[in-house]
Amino acid sequence: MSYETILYDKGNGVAAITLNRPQALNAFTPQMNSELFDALRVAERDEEIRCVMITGAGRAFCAGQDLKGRSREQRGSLGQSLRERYNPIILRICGMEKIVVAAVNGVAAGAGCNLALACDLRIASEDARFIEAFVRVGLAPDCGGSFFLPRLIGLSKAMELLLLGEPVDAKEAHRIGLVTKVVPAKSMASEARELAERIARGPRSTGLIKRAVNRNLKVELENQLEYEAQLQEIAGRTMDFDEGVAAFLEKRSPVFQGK
Ligand code: T3D
Repeated sequence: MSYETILYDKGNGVAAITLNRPQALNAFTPQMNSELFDALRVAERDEEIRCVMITGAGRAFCAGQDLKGRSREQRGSLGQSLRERYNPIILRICGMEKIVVAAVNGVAAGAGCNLALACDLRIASEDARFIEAFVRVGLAPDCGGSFFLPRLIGLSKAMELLLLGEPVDAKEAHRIGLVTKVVPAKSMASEARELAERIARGPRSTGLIKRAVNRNLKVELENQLEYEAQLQEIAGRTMDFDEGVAAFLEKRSPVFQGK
């Protein structure tokens, strides 16, 4: 497999996918969306693979959409971007019978945070942070964040995270049930692999368990992803989003107008 923005390797029944744009905290470009989608497809079809692990290179898991590389015009329709680039990834993760583990090695923000939430299990390094960063740049949650977060941690806490956009550190993430386990940064890679290999050694029924749990969620998830795309289309056309992106690029706090 030859990719430019991700790494793919397999062994002991595990396909390890590493988001590999560390200079941009593994933020998503269209190429990275497309390569991640392809790697998931390859892993799903590979009979030797029983478990898929997604992690990030360097100090981050994933900082969401790359906010740097595109002008206002190039941003285009955010609804379309979600439908074409992001939602297929989320649906593939949830729809495949193989278990997908997020090894959250560092900061996970925006679409990066919600990518982790879409996985079946999350293991976090002690210096991981989860940030529903959308509100900070004038956006609404996408990639299923409005679907998974309330189900994982309850409505009240989900609202808090989404509306305030404050970082949740690994210890707090464990306390509120967002992650299975927190491990020291230095042993993150080995602990995550151990968990993935344990699942890969498990019975066929692990996939059936995933199917059972997700059965009633499929249609609801598809509908919610589409609804998020519609809302993001609106948010992406606001002056607040322009200001949010400008403020991020200029490394200052945004001044929103509510417009
Ligand atoms: O098409 C669509 O747009 C639809 C999809 C939208 C989904 C989304 O994901 S929207 C949300 C996008 N993500 C964010 O808003 C997060 C932006 N990043 C941050 O808030 C912070 O960088 C972090 C909290 C993630 C990390 O903070 P910190 O202090 O640890 O690191 P830093 O200094 O902010 O970042 C380090 C570098 O990574 C820096 O570059 P520099 O100054 O060293 O050249 C920074 O600009 C870059 N970086 C971080 N996040 C992104 C990024 N570059 C591009 N895009 C990013 N998202």
